[in-house]
Amino acid sequence: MAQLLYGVVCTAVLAVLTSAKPTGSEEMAVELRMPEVQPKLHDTYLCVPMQAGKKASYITGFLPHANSSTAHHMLIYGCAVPFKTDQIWNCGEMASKNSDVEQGPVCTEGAKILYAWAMDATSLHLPKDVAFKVGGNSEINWVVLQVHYKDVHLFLPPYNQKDHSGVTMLVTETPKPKRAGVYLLATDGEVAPNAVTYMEAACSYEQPMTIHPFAYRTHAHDHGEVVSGYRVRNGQWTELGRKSPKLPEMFYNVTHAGITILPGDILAARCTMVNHENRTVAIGSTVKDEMCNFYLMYWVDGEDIMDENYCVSPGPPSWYWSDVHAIHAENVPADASVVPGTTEVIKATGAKVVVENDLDQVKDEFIQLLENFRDRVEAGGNPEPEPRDEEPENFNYYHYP
Ligand code: IYT
Ligand code: CU
Ligand code: CU
Repeated sequence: MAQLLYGVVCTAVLAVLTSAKPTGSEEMAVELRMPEVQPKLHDTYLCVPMQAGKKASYITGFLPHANSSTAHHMLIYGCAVPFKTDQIWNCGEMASKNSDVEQGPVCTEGAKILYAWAMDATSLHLPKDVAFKVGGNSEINWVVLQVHYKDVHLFLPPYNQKDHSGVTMLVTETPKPKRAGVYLLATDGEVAPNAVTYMEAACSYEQPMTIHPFAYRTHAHDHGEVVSGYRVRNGQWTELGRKSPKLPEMFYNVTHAGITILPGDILAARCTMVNHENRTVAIGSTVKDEMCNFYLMYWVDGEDIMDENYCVSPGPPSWYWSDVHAIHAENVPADASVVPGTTEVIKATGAKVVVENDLDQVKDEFIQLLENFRDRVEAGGNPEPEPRDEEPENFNYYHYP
């Protein structure tokens, strides 16, 4: 590890990532922290932006500074365009509206998660020679820190403390030979009342370069029991990662170190949702809604990361893995719906109907669906459930643009 130049720190809201000039190949410690904030409500989400330079820089690691009794999670996002560039804002998925700062999404364009801290997470050092490229021509023009404050009593009288939780990023301007990326598998759809539902997503990978996944992160809301991700090669399923989303939602090492994704492979993810409630729970952006997310952090040799950042399926009740012939759903590992450390298979209840559809029509609908998903999530609102056709549809997996 190159020598760190401590003392070159930027805590101001308007800080520029590379404003601390590196000399030669040295790695800098760049701090992105809350500017002494006093959130007043539990479950406040605050965001602070930092501009990446005109010249590209390379992030090789993240060191968290947060106290788990105050902060529930911290995320570092890369944005093409953040919601605000000159001040903090309220960027809650489960946003409490009555706050003294403006409310909006993290990014208004091009969001990517680069780092996640929760509870007992430690620092993340990317593998040797691997870095996230930001600034320059990277499409990440801003880096945004999000902090979820779960307990704010220290910021209220009589304590009146201020918070500057955040992350130190290890940054260099020396290009790294391997570039990191994050790919998200997610679903739309809904969870039936009083039932166990599998929310499943799958996409084929067709680009020429080899993908080297090294970490994964799961995310769901209250109904998620286990989220699992797989590589399917010639009908053979290999686990990428499997976790209870109730555990700290940080990046964990993939199940098999050194696993690769080659053109022709399929990436697949499943969230096993248990709903004891008497209501249908749809995918959406508030705490009352659900989410089904499997993030895959990977590196590639050279500059070209994956073209796609998302794989979003329509989800239940209209789409399941078994709708994709090439996925060989009969080979799904028996423990795909087993919470690690337990032995019980959480079986899905309910039946599904499969209807054959015209593939082109299905593609158009799929693209539309992805756009709606993005719009809805980026708008940050509590969406109306998507109107559904009378007949569930059979989607084939494929790359969406
Ligand atoms: C509806 C849904 O699943 N939202 C997720 C995934 C998502 C992440 C990003 C959607 C979009 C994004 O730009 I980055 I559009 C979601 O919001 N997940 C939360 C974070 O807010 C990212 C999570 O903790 O994973
Ligand atoms: Cu949180
Ligand atoms: Cu969520």
